[in-house]
Amino acid sequence: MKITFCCSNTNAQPWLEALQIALPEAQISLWQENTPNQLADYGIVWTPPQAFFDEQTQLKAIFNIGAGVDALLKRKIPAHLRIVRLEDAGMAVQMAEYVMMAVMNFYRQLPAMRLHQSQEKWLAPVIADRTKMTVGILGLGILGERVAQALQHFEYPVIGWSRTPKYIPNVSSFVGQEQLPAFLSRSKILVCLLPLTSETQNILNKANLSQLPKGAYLINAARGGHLVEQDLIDLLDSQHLAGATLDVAQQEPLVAGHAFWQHPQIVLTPHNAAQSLVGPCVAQISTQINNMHLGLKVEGEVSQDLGY
Ligand code: NDP
Ligand code: OXD
Repeated sequence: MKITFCCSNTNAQPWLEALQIALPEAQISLWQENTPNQLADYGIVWTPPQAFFDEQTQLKAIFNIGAGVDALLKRKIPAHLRIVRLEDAGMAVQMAEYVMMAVMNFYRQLPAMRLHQSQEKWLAPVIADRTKMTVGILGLGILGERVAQALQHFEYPVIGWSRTPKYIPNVSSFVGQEQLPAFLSRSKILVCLLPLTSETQNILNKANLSQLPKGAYLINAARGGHLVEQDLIDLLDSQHLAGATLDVAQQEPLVAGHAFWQHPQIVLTPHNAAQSLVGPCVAQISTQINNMHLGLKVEGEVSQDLGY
């Protein structure tokens, strides 16, 4: 089988080496723009240019080396082409860790304690009642469910919102637009782990975020396109929201002078909440390629209609 690797902003060498070890029979090559490339059966991709699809007309499937496919689906992709994304592949535990870091930073008031430290004050902030610190997770998929488990370990009440109902022990499931207001009104901490689709774009807007209880905290570790950035600034300035941890932005890297850089109530990280690690990702992709090649069931297939 022939495999072509076309991943932007990625150091290709370790991936190519690991793939060749995992798939010793395969002819694996690095796709290059403005050069004739071998026509491959399978593509391994991350935000490939349109020229990749225009040239690679023999592809049976593409394997995305990330969980989110929003950038990929902006390309013109033949309807018949199968698209497979990563499911967990080592990202879920990282995401759970990231969300816990943000939740604990807010709940245990680390910024206030750092301030007291700088003032040489031995002063304990008042910690709110944990049972009132409900964490609402937008998107109860592979990552959202793992985050819910981590939160439950520390006995935070957890609720979740998704397109279809979920049955996770002790996690109340809210479904669809109709139940969004009830979900938001209970979420003292809101975590966004949705895919970016036409239905979820700008979902973190003033109308929705205003429905959170006063003093709520936002964690967006999904995509910058979920958040209307000025609406967040306005809600922080009016003190409806207490703060936010953001791993993603509308434009990445965040532009110079953007209000998020210096905002005292925003913790900003450079889209590294959960990284695609070569070992677990190659293990998963090589298994799926072999399964597809043998006509077996493949996990992680994306619906071009749903957009995730
Ligand atoms: P999944 O596809 O497993 O889960 C997505 C969840 O969102 C599902 O529960 C789904 O509902 C729900 N959902 C989708 N559309 C809607 C909608 N219109 N209304 C309500 N719920 C909806 O994805 P993952 O958990 O694997 O990943 C989630 C996202 O996290 C990725 O798409 C990516 O954007 C982001 N991500 C960010 C990373 C980072 O480092 N910052 C790293 C990896 C991923 P249902 O289950 O009913 O279909
Ligand atoms: C992903 C990401 O979608 O890294 O995997 O954001």
